[in-house]
Amino acid sequence: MTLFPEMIGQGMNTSILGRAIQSGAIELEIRNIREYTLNKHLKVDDYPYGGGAGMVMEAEPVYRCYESICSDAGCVPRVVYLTPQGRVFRQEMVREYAMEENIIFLCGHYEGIDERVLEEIVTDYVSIGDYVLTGGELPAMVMMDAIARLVPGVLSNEESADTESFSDGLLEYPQYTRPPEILGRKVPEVLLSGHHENIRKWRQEQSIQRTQERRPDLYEMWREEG
Ligand code: 6GU
Repeated sequence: MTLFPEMIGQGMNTSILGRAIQSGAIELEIRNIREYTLNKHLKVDDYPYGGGAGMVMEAEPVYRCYESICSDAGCVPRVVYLTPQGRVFRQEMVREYAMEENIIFLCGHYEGIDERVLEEIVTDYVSIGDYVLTGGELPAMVMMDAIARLVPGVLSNEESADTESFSDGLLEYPQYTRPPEILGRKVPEVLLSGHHENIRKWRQEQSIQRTQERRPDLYEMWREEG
């Protein structure tokens, strides 16, 4: 649910996600909240009660859009409202959302949405990090990307999702391709050895070392989980 459907359409119809939509592995339906207004000027926002800067999105078109989606879907999906006031999005949440059949992403703009419709329909408040964006569209696309890649049929075997960063709580090990030497730097010897057990161990050590250096917060969590 968005006031900027072209933004979502452009962002989601390319690359891996575009292919996944084409193949039917995932479905994306973009609803323009403006199409659910009842006034002839298609107005979707108004001044905030109590005064202050900016405009607030009205409850009515948001609620009518939501009702239309539920009616068409024949179910009552979770509604994720993208807001910096939400729970910060993490890979554990990605895994949980990937099990849902349907999810509605509600994208706000301006100074936000009338609280009453949020109380009525929102099940999950989610932020993508501690910084402020102009609207919920980019965060919704970030979430859809992260979730879709865990849906069966979205990634090919080569793109597969199980040996990368965060799958076991560590960052990914470094990668190399040909040539064996460039910029005065050689590919680590072990990767050329063909010794699969040594390669596996080296990569595991690199993951641990890299996580400790670059993300001490994740490293502590990994250590605590054993
Ligand atoms: Cl979900 N929305 C907005 N507007 N800003 C954000 C955000 C969401 N997450 C981080 N910053």
